[in-house]
Amino acid sequence: DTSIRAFTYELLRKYGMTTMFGNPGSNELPFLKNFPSDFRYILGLQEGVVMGMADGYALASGQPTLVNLHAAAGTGNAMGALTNAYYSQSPLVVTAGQQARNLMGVEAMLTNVDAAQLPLPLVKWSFEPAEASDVPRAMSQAIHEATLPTPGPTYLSIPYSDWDEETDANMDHLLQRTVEVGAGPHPDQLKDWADVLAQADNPLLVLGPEVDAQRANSDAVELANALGAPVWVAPSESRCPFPTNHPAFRGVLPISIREIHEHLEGHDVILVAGAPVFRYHKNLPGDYLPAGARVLHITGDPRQAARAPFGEALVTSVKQGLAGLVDALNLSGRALPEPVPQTELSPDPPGAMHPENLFHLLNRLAPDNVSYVKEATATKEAFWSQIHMTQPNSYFFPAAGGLGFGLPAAVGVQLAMPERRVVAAIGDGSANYGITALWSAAQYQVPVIFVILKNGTYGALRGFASLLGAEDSPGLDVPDLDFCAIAKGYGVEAGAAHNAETFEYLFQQAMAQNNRPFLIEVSTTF
Ligand code: TPP
Repeated sequence: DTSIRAFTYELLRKYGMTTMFGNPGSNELPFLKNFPSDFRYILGLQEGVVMGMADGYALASGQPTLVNLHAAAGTGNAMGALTNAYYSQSPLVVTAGQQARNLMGVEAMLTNVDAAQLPLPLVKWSFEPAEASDVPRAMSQAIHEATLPTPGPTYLSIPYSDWDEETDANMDHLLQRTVEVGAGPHPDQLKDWADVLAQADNPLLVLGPEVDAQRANSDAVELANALGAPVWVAPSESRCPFPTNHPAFRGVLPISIREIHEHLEGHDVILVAGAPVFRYHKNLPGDYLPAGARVLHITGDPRQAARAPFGEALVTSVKQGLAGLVDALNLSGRALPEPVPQTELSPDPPGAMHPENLFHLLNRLAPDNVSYVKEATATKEAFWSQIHMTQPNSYFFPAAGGLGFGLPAAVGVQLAMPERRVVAAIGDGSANYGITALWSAAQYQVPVIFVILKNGTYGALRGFASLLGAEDSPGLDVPDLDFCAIAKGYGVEAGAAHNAETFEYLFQQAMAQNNRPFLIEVSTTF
């Protein structure tokens, strides 16, 4: 087979991209025909779910991941999910089928007009090849653009008439290409910072998602140990960059300028690694920093460095930056701060669990190497105060706060890490944005344990409503949802828990299934 299609599959093989996520239409069928048997196609029933599953897969595997969408309508459905993928620096290669070239001009049905414009500004690179012979090179570029620093989604619109065209000899070079990234920071660049940190009276580390993405968690531990410094997770956390049972671990920084300032008080040198300074959310103005505090900022993302309103930035690989600082520091290790005391738990009322108690129990029941996907927005503190996470890839939360990530991403994470069990802790509001992922979990035998926290309300919005003086807003409650019935409709076994005993029983039942998902609807307090 000397078609562009066969060549493109060969190229995808070269990059290990043999699992793809999609939802097809007529424009995409010519790409999917003769689908090779060593490839796996994961069907999502709606494109937001397709993108969410692919995002989870790409984040957990760290590998470029192919998404195949249906023209403009499919792309549009996926764009909410693309906000998360863009901010989580997820290496997604998003393709969309285009009408046949000869029908694009007359705007036949399913023509994706100005296709390359459509997903902007939520992709790093967007392109429609000018002729069929450029499709393989464009695919190669899309893969490299997605994975090179700073990683992120790319978009390729491909007219379906291109797939049956013939390859030529020049394309073979693509199969031989390599693209590598040069060495990390020069030791001289780190020496000054190492001295500043070593001489600091009260240094502080703030770590972000790039640390986890680059598996630099243990480098961060070494740095914290050497400095004896407390460690916070950077605000609007989307991953867990540091073991939460380490004595230096403090928790997640709050999301406003004023509150972050308060948390930084007393620290003279603050090293922020792998996160923007800072990703705020709530609008409580104030001074960014305590007087005299110095912020050293390591990020792999030049735009984060450029955008920051304060700090001294070094744009480099976060892993190499942290490891280089450990080497340059040459400290034998200082006393670590006292661990944060455990929060007191209070008894559950009849018929529902406090989120803290639920997470406490979950932490006891789940295997040590469990990976959590979380999308229950009002329970952030409850979760981080109770759950222990010690390995990379243990936590994923929508990086742009776009709901509809959690349920599908859990399926993708579980597909990427079959050796670890994924628990998805999802709010009863959030679950509906990506609910059809239950079907994919059942069909592809993906054993995610979905825990739906049913509090009957958009809890996080209630908090914002009081902050913004909008308590009387309509549309803040979600009563009368039966997730067990919904789950059964999509082919997923389910049970409802109103107390700890039933939850424990159901969780053990779920853990006993190795190739089937399970959903637990648990009534929670708000
Ligand atoms: N639509 C999308 C796509 N994303 C959003 N973030 C919102 C709407 C606004 N939003 C933020 S939090 C939230 C909503 C609707 C409530 C989520 O409720 P739930 O999942 O039940 O979690 P809880 O806050 O109750 O813990």
